[in-house]
Amino acid sequence: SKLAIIGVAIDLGAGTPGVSLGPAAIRFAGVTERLSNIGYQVEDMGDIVAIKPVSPHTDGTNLKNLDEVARVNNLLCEKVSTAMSANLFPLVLGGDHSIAIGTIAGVLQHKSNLGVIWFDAHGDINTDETSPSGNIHGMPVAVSLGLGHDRLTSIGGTDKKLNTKNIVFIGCRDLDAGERKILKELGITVFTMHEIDRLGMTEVMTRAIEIASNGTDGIHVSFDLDSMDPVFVQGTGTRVPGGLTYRESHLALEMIAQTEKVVSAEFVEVNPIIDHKNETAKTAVALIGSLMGEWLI
Ligand code: DIR
Ligand code: MN
Ligand code: MN
Ligand code: MN
Repeated sequence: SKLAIIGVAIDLGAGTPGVSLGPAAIRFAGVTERLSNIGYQVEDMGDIVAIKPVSPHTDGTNLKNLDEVARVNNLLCEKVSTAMSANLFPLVLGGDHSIAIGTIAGVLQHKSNLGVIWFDAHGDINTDETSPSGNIHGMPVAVSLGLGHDRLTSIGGTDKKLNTKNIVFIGCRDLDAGERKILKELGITVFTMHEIDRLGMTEVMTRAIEIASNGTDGIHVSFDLDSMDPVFVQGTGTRVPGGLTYRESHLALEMIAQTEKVVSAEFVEVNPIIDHKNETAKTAVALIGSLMGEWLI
């Protein structure tokens, strides 16, 4: 089968610079070879490159770099949609997590009832009103639900959004007060580290897959490397202790692969600048192998 690699060299949605080099780091760690070896025909569609503005243009809001984040995500939406029109599986490499806005908007052009499994230490469901940081990488889930600034929610069309009942979070352990409130109000399922400890990853993923599958026409996997424990991922900007182990992460992605319902994926927040010997990008490549069915072969 055919797969498109789409890099997004952007760090303007994050507080720490450096994840703009994530796509280069993941390519250097051998992502194309890894996927070719398991039978994919890989087309590298290159990178969308963000240009750092002289001053973080906020358009009168608290949204840092709003102009450029919006521009990049509009382009990404189109590129993902183009790949899917050509029957290519879009594998998006970040970049900061703000790029999920464009990825999901692009996938929604083709799959209107999309399920999402979101791996993250964080909730990424702030809006311009609740965000304590103004960093847009903390907002993509809200935007994909139609919540937040219209410069962001309009990307891909305000009518093409996710359904709260088909979104599930895995690995959360750092939720802002405003995020807890939104998650509760919307009734979104969150498997925090507590549930993973208590139930085990197998049971958590069985439930998560059911939520993302029920009534949907495909599953999008959004994997923030900071969902993993910092001992495995030094090269990511917002590390939080007590995360997923190396094997828990792989087990989760292997179980998702087994469903054969995955239609798109993104791996984000790889920061080679603060890493040791590109280990976080290497981990990302191994995780991509698991999600794309490497262990099944
Ligand atoms: C925090 C951090 N909740 C924010 N979010 C991060 O800025 O909204 N997400 N780091 O990955
Ligand atoms: Mn995130
Ligand atoms: Mn995160
Ligand atoms: Mn693997």
